[in-house]
Amino acid sequence: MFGFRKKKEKTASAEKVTEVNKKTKKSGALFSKLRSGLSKTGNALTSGMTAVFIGTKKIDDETLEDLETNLLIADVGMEATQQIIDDLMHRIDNKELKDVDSLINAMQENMLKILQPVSRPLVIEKRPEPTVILMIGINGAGKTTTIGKLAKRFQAEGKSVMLAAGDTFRAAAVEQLQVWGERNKIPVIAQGTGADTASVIYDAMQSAKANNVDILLADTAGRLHTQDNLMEELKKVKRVIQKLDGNAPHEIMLVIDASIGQNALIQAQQFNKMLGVTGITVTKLDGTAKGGILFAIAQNLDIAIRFIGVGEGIDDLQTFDAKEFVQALLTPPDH
Ligand SMILES: Nc1nc2c(ncn2[C@@H]2O[C@H](COP(=O)(O)OP(=O)(O)O)[C@@H](O)[C@H]2O)c(=O)[nH]1
Ligand SMILES: [Mg+2]
Repeated sequence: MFGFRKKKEKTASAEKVTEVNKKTKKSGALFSKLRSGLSKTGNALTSGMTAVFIGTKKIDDETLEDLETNLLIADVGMEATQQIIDDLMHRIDNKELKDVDSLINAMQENMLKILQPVSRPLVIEKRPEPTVILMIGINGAGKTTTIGKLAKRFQAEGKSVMLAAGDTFRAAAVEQLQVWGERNKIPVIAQGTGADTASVIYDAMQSAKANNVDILLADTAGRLHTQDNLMEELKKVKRVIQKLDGNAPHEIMLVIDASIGQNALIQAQQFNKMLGVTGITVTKLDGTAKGGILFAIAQNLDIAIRFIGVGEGIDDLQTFDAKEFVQALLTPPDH
């Protein structure tokens, strides 16, 4: 089935994909980090896109069916996939898609159209009171890791930062944050394990205000006895924060693990319904073939995607940029 001739054609198509991307792609370490991080998702999409041309002269229904499958495998989701495929079908009818280049360009346009509206970076305004960022999400999503990455980033921007050790549920969590804070000279407000999260964050807000801190990052627990329990706890946290500052929290940042695929969308919908999420960080985009989840989120929820996590290291957090993301997705690895 995969004879020599076909293999050759596949390589030629892969080169075309790269060529198109070279024209527009940003160079530099950040881009290559993002691209290599996304290589598994990218693989699913780009190799799928290249594969659909094997033995095909013209772009037809079969091409689109294969493409559709690849989008679904990457967890782009039904609705976003349908939107992309419908547009491509329309373009085929209009005889606009004549070759690989035009298909890839059309794909890029479609993907951007979906992601652009949620590509809204977090802006920290100058305020008389500390900016409060409340981090929420299920256990293991990457909240504490992301807090560390954000703290370093804000510090590098010349802002003063404080952390609230609001995950009082796990014994090691508080200590972990304290040790990290000490090492990085970032103050951490904590009470003992089992303390009330809302009370820890209340304390931290007062301390942040007294010390003229610019940004308070508040950690929370991700696992309680039941999902209802977790939501009630977080609602209480939000109420208590608002008692001290009616404008806070200035950001309710949901942290989502990309590798859980479509479940991430359900989680985002639940958290949003209960708490009103204002920003999303999608973690673990390195090492997953399910980076398409961003499209599903964009298509179903009008919530800004602020950052993406592409590794466990302190610098492995990037401001989400729709254009850069799509380019990284459609650039095959090893190029
Ligand atoms: N590969 C990868 N691992 C991550 C990323 N973000 C977090 N992690 C890892 O995910 C695990 C859980 O993270 P943690 O911050 O403790 O999650 P939390 O329970 O939400 O606070 C840790 O092992 C982190 O190193 C990411 O962007 N990429
Ligand atoms: Mg944690």
